[in-house]
Amino acid sequence: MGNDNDILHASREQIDQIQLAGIQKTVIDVYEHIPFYKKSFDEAGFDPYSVKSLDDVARIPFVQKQDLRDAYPYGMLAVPLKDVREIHMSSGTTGIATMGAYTEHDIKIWGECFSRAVDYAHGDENDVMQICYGYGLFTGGLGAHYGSISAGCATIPISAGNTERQIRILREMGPTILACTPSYAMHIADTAIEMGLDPARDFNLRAGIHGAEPFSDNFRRDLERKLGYRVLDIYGLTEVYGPGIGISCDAHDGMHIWDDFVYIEIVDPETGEVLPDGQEGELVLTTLRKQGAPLIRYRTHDLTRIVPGTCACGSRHPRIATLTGRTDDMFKVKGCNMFPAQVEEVIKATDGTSSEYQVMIEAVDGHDVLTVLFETPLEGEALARCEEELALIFKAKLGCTPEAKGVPLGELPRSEKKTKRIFDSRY
Ligand code: DLL
Repeated sequence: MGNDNDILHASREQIDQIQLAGIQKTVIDVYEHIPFYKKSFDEAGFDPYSVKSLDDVARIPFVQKQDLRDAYPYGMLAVPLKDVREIHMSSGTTGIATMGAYTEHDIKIWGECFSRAVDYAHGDENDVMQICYGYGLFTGGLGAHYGSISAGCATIPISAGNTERQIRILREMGPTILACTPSYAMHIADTAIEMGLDPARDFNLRAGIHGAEPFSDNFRRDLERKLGYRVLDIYGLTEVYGPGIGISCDAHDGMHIWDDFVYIEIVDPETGEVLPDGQEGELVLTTLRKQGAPLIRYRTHDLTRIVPGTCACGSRHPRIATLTGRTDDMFKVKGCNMFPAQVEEVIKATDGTSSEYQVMIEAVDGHDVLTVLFETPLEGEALARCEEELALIFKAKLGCTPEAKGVPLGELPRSEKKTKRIFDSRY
């Protein structure tokens, strides 16, 4: 099959064969090379040499994010370190690093994944792609980079930040594709408008490849209107290559997943039971060709469903619906992953705060607004200084600046059960 064009048009039976072969090889590979899998399979009584059909996949034990953390840094490598060419980590990693390790072959496949996404954006060698996903360990930058190169686009690896410079390049070099988080695309658009520009007219953009965080249909339409281009939603995670294992299409009805590279399942988050197409649950991923750090039945914590039926765009690749949330308490703002424990650390590191807090994330006029409410005995100027300090520490530790707001002691609600402290109204 080899030829990408063949894969894109392969029959269900051919894809089943590719998936089965990928799973059979990968389970043996990880069992023989990664002690974690040997122990996990043995304890579950799962014989990696016994996989005869895709129905057998449901017998394989899951891998949890904590397993990866326990194995940090190199415990999940299936190859010797000398064969690893690149290492990435998830964004906002203070103390909670999740690593991605890639061989030369993995980097090639990763580029191919993202390049298919470029194809869905109708991009090719006639396009110029401005990449303002961060490059520094975050997988966004280099994933888009390899995809852009592999699709034959002229690539501008500007990385994130320095918005006025981004805007200058957008005007002077006329890139046709913008690759960055949706919130940064909106920030670029609004900054350009504040500068007196009309980005839909003054830029030359045709398509935006935006992902790494959730955004609504309204947000997408707003972006499309401001920047005068089409927006596609791209999915991925550090543990499984990075950006580009799937992308939406012109139909905007879910994200197509490259099922010859990853095997997808939706499971009940409580029981782990595999759910039928159309039913919402937790996305579980198995890599079919990854060498560096392959993953078997990885619990992503992302909540979605498989969209039944064939897409209006005609692609045969299965779709997952826009993510509706997560099963764990991780939240993501402006491309930065955060956990409540990290917010607690920030509160603790700020003088004048007590331990109670609340985090509110809202979409206001198309922008993610992050507010941290914390209890404090301070008032007046001392309170203002404390709020400023908390925002600075938050930015330094977690990568983005919140609105910090001190409230009197005892004001925030407590509960006898687990108190809910993160309120995300964007989903
Ligand atoms: O965010 C990889 C990426 C980079 C994807 C650029 C797309 C574009 P992590 O930092 O490891 O990797 O975060 C992965 O981000 O499990 C989801 O919860 C969330 N996420 C990723 N893409 C989307 C999306 C990158 N399109 C975690 N919509 C995932 C909603 C997304 N959430």
